[in-house]
Amino acid sequence: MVDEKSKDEQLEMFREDPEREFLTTNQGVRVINTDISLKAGERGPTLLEDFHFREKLTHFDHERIPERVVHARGSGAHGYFQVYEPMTEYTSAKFLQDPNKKTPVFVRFSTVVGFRGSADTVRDVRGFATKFYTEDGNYDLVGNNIPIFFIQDAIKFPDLVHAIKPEQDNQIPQASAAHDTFWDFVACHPENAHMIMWVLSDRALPRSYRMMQGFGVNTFRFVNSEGKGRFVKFHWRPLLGIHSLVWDEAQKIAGKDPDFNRRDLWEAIEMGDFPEYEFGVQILEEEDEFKFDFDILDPTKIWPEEDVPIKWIGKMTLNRNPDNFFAETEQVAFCPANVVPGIDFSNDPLLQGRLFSYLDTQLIRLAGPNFHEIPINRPLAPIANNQREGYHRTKINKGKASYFPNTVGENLPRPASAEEGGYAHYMEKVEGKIIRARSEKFKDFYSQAKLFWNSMSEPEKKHIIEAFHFEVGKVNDKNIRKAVVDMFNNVDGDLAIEIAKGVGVPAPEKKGGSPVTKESPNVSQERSEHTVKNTIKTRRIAIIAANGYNHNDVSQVMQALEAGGAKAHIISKHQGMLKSSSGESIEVDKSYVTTASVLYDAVYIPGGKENVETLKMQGDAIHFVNEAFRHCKPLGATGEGVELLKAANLPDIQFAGKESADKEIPLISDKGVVTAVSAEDRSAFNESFTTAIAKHRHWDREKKEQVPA
Ligand code: HDD
Repeated sequence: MVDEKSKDEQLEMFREDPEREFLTTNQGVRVINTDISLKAGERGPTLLEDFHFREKLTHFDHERIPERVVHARGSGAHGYFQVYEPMTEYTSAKFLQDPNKKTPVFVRFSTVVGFRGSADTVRDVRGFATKFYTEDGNYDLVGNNIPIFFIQDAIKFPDLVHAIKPEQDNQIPQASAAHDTFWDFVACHPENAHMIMWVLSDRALPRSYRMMQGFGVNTFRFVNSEGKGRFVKFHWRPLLGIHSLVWDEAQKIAGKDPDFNRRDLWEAIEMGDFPEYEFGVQILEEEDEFKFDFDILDPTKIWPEEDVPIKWIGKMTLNRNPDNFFAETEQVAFCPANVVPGIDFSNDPLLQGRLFSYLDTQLIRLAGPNFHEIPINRPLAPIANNQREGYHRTKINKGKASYFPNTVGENLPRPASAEEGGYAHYMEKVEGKIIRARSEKFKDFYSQAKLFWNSMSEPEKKHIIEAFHFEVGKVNDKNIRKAVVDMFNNVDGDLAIEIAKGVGVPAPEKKGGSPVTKESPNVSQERSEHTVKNTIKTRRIAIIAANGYNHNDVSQVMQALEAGGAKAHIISKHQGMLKSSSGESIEVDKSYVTTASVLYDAVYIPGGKENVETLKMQGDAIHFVNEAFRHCKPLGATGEGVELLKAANLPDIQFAGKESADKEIPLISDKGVVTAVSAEDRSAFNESFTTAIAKHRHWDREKKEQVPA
């Protein structure tokens, strides 16, 4: 019986508590000294017979394995999955039948392009790979946070990756698409157009792995126990909503805290804020395969949710951090070909190639064919077959025979029938000539790129244009820049004109564009019904303070934030204790040099005359406010705290307080800047500030470019 604890219990057999009394060699011999090598005389050469010295260094010399060729940088977490209702009608997969069953999972989130030590907040696709340890064996859903892909056929994958990785001669740039070879590749492959729109959108800058969607991307199949198959696409949506960073912020975080997303995931789980994602499927009857103006096997196309709604069928909760990064997160091996009965493939040509590539890469990355014995990769279902040798084999199979059929080993292990749980491949009827071609509909490169563009909110459109300016603006070759502009003229003429403005090449001579006028609001983060904007759960709020702060203000606001599930940090010039105007004290969590506004979701300034007089003299405090303002984050201030916001010269913002001798502005929330002065208004402040934080960003402020950041 597989349950929530099964994988943990299996891993327990391999865990070792390092607090042993004596240091030993790998042979278990106690070591007498590990600091000084064995020498011929105090000043003589080291002796070869110092086996401890040799073992220690040799192990160290071999401590690296090849990083993943893509998705090298990742973070993992354990958890479980639970289905809402039996999915018997659609699939025989056992983990999708019983709502009381908790199937253990291991998830690895990743960036794609950067090397293992690169920064988390680069503009990139994020990997979202889930291993379900089901009673039928391991099922891997190896997805991304973007529902489509760059290319239509796996044979192009090496070209794509070679183009986007750092350039061949100098290995520049790291973890970035903003360079000539990538945009050359884009301009040579119009099939990229749709994916590029997504990659240049806010989707590529997730605020947190806990706040991004996941997609299986390729078309798969559900097959029920009667052998009826249906096409499916898989989705994850985070219960915290979908939220992103802004580009300037993302770049700064890459320096201030390159581990931003990794730390966020780790800390959330440590604090019991378990990330949760609903699992959804789009299900398509086989007879509807040709109903759409796109080919359902084309991985550069979504199935718009308006046409094929998502059925939300279960929930995943991540509730445990790994014990050891290398053993678990690094050595975990995902493969889209790891399926269980009830889930099958489609002829999507990208998926077909993926089915080969992952196992192949594990063979070199994990050095041989026995990587399924590495604890994190072990299924909970028993393994029995005749594959018994090869590097790093740990299992000791008893008996003489390692072949089938046999008479010396009772003819076991034997193949199972479908009724006994044997995996029966879906009996799809296939016919055709052997040919290097794709169906005609694959050649429509621009309609869904336009659909995506049409669906964006105004701020999202602005961000995409700015992303083009950054990415294409970094391309040295003007011809490539021009080719990109011309390519996107096929998507939307106005977009092409806007791109051209920022990258130093002329706009297309003739304004072009796809005729598509349809929208699909759920592809927009802003407009999507999957975006939650009514909770402040797990958000981080910076409270900037100095000596003389108003203790009542701080404790009231902290209480309200914590009640909503947010976390507040006290930030000041120095670490240590601050004294309030009424004599209480509070500990500073971070100093200006150990943190920055970019690491928070919102900023609050409490009252206190001395407090604000001090803060007004601190460039760091003013910068904190300005930067948060420019990044459209909620700002809150009460009492004299409002004076700091005024000192930061935030343009066109109305603040609470005395506007003139006879006009008093009470509590006000103007573009996410929430202020209150009188004690009466302060009590309503918390709710107003919380609402502003839940909204995440206040884009109407973006036009205030005069504010420095
Ligand atoms: Fe891939 C890793 C997702 C296309 C070949 N891929 C990898 C990982 C994710 C994806 C999340 C990291 C898994 C982990 O955390 O260990 N890949 C995708 C998605 C794709 C996709 C959603 C498009 C639908 N990938 C794709 C193609 C190929 C590969 C077309 C090759 C033909 N991917 C690989 C790989 C990797 C990999 C080279 C590198 C390390 C690994 O597999 O284990 O085999």
